[in-house]
Amino acid sequence: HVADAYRTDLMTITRFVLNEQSKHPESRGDFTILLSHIVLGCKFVCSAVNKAGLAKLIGLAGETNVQGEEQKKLDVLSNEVFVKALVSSGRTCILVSEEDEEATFVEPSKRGKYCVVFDPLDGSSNIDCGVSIGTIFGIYMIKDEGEPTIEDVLQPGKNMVAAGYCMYGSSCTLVLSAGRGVNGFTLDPSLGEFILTHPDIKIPNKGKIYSVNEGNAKNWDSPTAKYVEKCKFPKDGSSPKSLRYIGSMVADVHRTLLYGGIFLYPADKKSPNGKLRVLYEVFPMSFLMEQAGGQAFTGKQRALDLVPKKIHERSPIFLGSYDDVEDIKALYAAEE
Ligand code: AHM
Ligand code: MG
Repeated sequence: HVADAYRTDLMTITRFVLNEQSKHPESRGDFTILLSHIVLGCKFVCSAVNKAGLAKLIGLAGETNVQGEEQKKLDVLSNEVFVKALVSSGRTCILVSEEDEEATFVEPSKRGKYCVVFDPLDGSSNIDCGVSIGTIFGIYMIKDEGEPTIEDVLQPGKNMVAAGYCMYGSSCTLVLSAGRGVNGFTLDPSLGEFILTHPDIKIPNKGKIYSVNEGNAKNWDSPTAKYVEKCKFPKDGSSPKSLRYIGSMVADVHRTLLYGGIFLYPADKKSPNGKLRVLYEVFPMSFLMEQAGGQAFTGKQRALDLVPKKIHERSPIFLGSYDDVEDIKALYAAEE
């Protein structure tokens, strides 16, 4: 049992990644250093989120709550922390954040070979009521030695070298894949360390839960409508699926990963490309799903094959258990 095995022999995320890297003699520890800066950002956001309800009273980290002075919004603050941590790691060259219109090109003296795409605090509509929110990130390697260009981040998701998310929920959980399976770590607040609690996560092949904003149903395309109808009124004798929808992608995807099932943010008549962003929402989650044995589909193709043209591009997404995603793929194929 994991808990027993690691009770005295703590497998921290740093130790875990160092172990992985040591299998690659060419590795110089750059990835480990980059990751430790991402982890720092996550710990900061976790602590800020935990204090969010008290923010008006005590102020958030580093901010004095001078009367009349506006507190920095949690998502703005989180973004600043991530950008500064990533730049100071000395291992990044381009950053794309949901919070910033333009990509950040790191100055030459601090440049490294990684490009990081991230949503520092996703699910912001859930902040004020204390519901789970999260950080999502994906990591690319710069294409060649030359001057970094925006093309370096406009690569298909399958080129990512790593992806993950951190969920600020009842506990703080970081889920990571560097392309060799998926592992989950839980923050031990007394140690300030992420400890391996969910080794080698595999998503069940089929699940009993579907997760979608059904309030958009009036505008759905027909495969999505048919699929959800099938979840509720299955015709093959199976039981109907349960609906769970938090409205925080990290929390909805985390549950899908652990329990199985499907998460959908489809296209609709009002938003023909859905809502979620390709680079720092769709790709990292699709990467994790595939690494855990599931699938991710856009309604047209394998999500990780998509080649984004713009950094804030959106795409419909259906991801989760292998067999459940097969069903939606079949409905789209039947339309053609
Ligand atoms: P945000 O980046 O503005 O927080 O929006 C992203 C969030 C996702 O976490 C979630 O899956 C989705 O928006 C929910 O959208 P909706 O409220 O349309 O169901
Ligand atoms: Mg977002």
